[in-house]
Amino acid sequence: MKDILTASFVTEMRKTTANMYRLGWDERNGGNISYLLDEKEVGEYLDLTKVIREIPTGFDAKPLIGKIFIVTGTGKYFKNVDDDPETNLGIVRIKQDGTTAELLWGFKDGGKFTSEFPAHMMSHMARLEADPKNRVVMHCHPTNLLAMNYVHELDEAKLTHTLWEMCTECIVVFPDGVGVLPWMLCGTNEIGEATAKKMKDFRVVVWALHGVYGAGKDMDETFGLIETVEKAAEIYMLTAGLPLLNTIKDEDMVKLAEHFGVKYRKDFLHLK
Ligand code: 2HA
Ligand code: ZN
Repeated sequence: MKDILTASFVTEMRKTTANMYRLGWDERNGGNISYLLDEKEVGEYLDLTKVIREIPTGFDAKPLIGKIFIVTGTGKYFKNVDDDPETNLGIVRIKQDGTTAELLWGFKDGGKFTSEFPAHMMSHMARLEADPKNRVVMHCHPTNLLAMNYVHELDEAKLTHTLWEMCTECIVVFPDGVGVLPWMLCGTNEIGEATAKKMKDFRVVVWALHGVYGAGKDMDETFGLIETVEKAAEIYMLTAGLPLLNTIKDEDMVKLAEHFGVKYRKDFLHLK
């Protein structure tokens, strides 16, 4: 059996959490990541018949039965993952009942998965239906996007349009736009269900006055998605309140979307 600390999925989790911490998106225990793994690959590192303990999830995840995820732990700090992955991360498999997680590795101090596990698993279910290649769900508190929540209307079409205007590549990176949930209590099945519902149409979902969820087929793509949204929000915050002399026109956004062949939310543009 190979040493799990040499597995690329563990390295990716360590690097990504450290990166996000340094960008200021994950203060204290803020943020969480879940990453759907390939069973065969995990089997090179772990005996998949050995369950360390079972953890009830409190919700039904039948479509994910048998699927294995590496996930950040509840109350754990992104800044500490790299130094001690086995305490701050865990590898869990959804049991046959659909409502229990079988711990296969990690959470060494007796811990468990993120409090946002419902939102993560429900989002995986929704995204896998939309795109069978989806693997990663990521939540964090990016500074500028959060700041923007206080000064910009939280309407999906208006927020998406403003973000698209802030960097030329935005409409290409998130052509499906940005979904928005109103402020809701986090860590509940309700916010999980609401997030998953949005995830049917959007790969980026803003939790008003809290943070953002992103989903994608790998770590780079998902990180890059949130990074691009946050960059656009940063440009917005740097320019908000200043006289606006120039902007990217809707016709130019259409040219971009067509040139790069992406299916975009036409209804979020004001086309004649
Ligand atoms: O896990 O970010 O939304 C900490 C959070 C909760
Ligand atoms: Zn959060």
